[in-house]
Amino acid sequence: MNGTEQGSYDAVIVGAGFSGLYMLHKLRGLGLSARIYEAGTGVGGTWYWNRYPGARVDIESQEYSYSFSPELEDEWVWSERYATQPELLRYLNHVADRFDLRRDIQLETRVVTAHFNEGTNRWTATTDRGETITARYCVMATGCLSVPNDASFPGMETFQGKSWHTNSWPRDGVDFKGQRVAVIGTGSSAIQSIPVIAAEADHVTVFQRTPNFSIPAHNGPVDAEISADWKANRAQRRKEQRETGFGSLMITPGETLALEDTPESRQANYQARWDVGGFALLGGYADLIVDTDANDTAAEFVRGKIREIVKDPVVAEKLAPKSFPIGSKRICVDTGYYDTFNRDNVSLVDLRDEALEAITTTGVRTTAANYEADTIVYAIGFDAMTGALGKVDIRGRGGESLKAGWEDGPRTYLGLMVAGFPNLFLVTGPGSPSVLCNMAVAIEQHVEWISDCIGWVGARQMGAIEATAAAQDAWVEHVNEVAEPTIFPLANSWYLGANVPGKPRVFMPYIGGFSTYRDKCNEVAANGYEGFAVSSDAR
Ligand code: N01
Repeated sequence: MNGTEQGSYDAVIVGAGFSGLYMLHKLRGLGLSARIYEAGTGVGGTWYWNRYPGARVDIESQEYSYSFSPELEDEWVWSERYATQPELLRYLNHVADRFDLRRDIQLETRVVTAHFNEGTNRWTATTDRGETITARYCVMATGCLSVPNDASFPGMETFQGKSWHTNSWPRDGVDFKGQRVAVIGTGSSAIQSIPVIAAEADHVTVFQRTPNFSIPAHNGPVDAEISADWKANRAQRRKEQRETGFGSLMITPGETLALEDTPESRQANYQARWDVGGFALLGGYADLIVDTDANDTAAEFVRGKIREIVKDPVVAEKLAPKSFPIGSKRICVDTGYYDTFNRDNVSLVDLRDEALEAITTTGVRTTAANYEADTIVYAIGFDAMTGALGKVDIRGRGGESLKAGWEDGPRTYLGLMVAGFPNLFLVTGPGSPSVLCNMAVAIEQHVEWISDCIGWVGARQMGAIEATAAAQDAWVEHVNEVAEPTIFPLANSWYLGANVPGKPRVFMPYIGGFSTYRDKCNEVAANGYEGFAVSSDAR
């Protein structure tokens, strides 16, 4: 099964982030040859590209890390409760070195096509450097949030200052001293970066189209008690983490119902969770993600906090989200976001009152005014979940295009494979918990399932494995069925592709819960890869 001549491998892996690095390590463990192709000049994926000021993870550091190597866990010490982007990038570089991965990683190379050859049961990939690679397996480790949303504001090209997209930030950073800065967008990237930019710049004007719910991180050094507990009970904590719905011990769902609690007790519950910070609040009651009235009690609690923190009541009201349930868009986790609007050098422009018309040579023009700026920061998000897959011309049986087949929304079996695309694996693909889970946990589970599957196929001298259309149809139906009664379809979120003009409105991740999903994947494998067809021709 080994094919080691130049350009020919057992597996080609696209992307050198959390997913690709571990995938390479696992496939090597099976004795297979594999090579990663990565567009960046370094490893790290999300943490390579997103270098904007204030970038940090929103899951506690010890939980947002690999669990597959106890030695790695022993030797790596996280310094902050929520690790910063530089620390996460150091960690992923350490992983690449520690497991000797770099010799099979080709940087500054973008895979542009991947076509399945039915005659040989192999994939042929081509790169933007003109190389051609063949491999039996193709693993798309391309990330869920890796393709920037298209920033096509009229007049953008005429702006005479500097402009940056948060998710392709310059490696040497940006000096904001003395600058008037316009920030467009108020999602997680903006909410993390605005307080840091405001501390340095002369003036920051924030252009907000939709306000977001944000909860304080209460970041600081890693809590010594938590650290000691993880050291002493790591295997148990990791097991518990995998048994949760979101792959994290931070979100422990309450068992009682919000509307059955008294207002005083509810307030105390929300306050306690606000004091913990981050996603804890969303676990407050069992009904917060299925009952909009229950959800509104949590939303109102956060709106109350915004009104308490922001001194100008008009600004506070503009910052208070009212058009979608809390949690139906990913909650932001911040350090001093709302308080930043109390600074003299920060102002808020509400694009619901005055629409953004154009970028001018000197700033941003709305229907009401011209706002002068020396620097514009676009914090406008991503073409999530399907964007990176759509960037590669992927063709399966009969030359069918993945992108064309997904015109009405992505269709997968378990978010792992696609009918008609044999031996093509997606790490955290649409239809899996992915972005609704601690990504580190979701990625490990997928990589391990994929390598087990490849090992199983190889051990039987099989040529190809692929999802059956029937299993895929049933899974897509189930993914929709579990999302439908929740709050998630009620927001114009990137989970639904609603942030990208023209993208079909389909809820892409699986909301049935990580542990349930993991059990399902294990059961499928234990039943001889139920729902998959295997060709016995090893060629
Ligand atoms: O992107 P977003 P993000 N004119 O899509 C606005 C992860 N992440 O990069 O809501 C004006 O959330 C848009 O407005 P609206 C995390 O999963 C994690 O901030 O569409 N505004 C919105 O305000 C997160 O959810 C961390 O009306 C426009 C903003 O731009 C995900 O990445 C940190 C516009 C985009 O917000 C995405 O976050 C950062 C237009 N034409 C990111 N187009 C952690 O904490 C868009 N907007 C780990």
